[in-house]
Amino acid sequence: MQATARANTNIALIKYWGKRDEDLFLPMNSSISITLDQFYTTTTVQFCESISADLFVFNQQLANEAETLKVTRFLDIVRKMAGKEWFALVHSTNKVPTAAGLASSASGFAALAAASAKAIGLDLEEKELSKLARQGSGSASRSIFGGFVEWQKGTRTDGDDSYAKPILREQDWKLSILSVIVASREKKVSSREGMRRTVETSAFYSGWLETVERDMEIARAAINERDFERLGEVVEANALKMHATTLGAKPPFTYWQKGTMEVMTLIQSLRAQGMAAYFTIDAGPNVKVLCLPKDEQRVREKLLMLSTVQHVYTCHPGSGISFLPTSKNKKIPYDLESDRKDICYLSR
Ligand code: FM0
Repeated sequence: MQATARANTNIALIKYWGKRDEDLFLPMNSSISITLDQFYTTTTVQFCESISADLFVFNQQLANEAETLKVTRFLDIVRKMAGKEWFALVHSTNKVPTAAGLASSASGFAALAAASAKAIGLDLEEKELSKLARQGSGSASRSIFGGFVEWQKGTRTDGDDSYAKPILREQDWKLSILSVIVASREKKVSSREGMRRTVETSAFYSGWLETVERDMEIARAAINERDFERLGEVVEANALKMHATTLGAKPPFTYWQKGTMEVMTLIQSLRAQGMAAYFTIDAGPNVKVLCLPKDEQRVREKLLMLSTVQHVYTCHPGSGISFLPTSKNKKIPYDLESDRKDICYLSR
């Protein structure tokens, strides 16, 4: 009744931007990502008949009500699939530097999906795990797999054909992904809110939808042919298009800050000097730079010369989910057990 799983985070090359069904996390468009090797979440789920509510311990601390509710909502899906009503103790640890600004919802829900399904006795193949993880966070559907991954949007209303599948394994094309952390103020618009506002109000959203399928085809072909420049060009253009939609929203917004613009300008000027490097940006100010391993040190040095750049983490394609032995100290800690009656929000 317990299992531990680990999932790496991923970065989108062709972005998931907009939902056609918010409850089932069904996307308006398909997307492509690379699973990274550096940042991951490890989660242990233990279903217990002796507890009367879910307990969620995140990075060694009891999570707050909102975070616990997200886990409970997700576990409700798993409980329904298994026909069980047990509550669970969930221990999650993020190995994502706090300053990294990398979305941890992808690795978080992929690890939770894998660990909870196994712990409750569901024997799910990866495709099913991907569909399950998707219902926690869309991008989590892609973190089930390693390497280069495609999430096909599907057309069904029940989401049964909306899941990720691998394009190329991590060992089959070693690219470098530099995760560039820039000085920034706090993020104001979450990716969830940003995509919702854009779908509902942006005059440019239809342009996004008209061209994203073509971007998918180009990226898929470039990955299969290991054509780095072709991939880089479509990745950068796709990110710019996604961010253009936010400027047409009501009210308009942008994720870009001063450091974001400086990194973009630097990468474009390096390219003008003959270096193959391309950027992409998710729903925040930080930038990810794609280059070939032979250039990663030089690109890194150039990035670190910008005063707005705080850190550069060097990543490569990483693996999909893995299951680990559950360590003994993941039992319900005594203090949580005894304090449980005082934590009113945990009771249902
Ligand atoms: O990852 O509302 O998965 O394809 O990172 O939880 O389904 O956090 F740039 C934006 C990720 C969106 C692109 O959204 O949203 C991508 C983004 P949820 P996510």
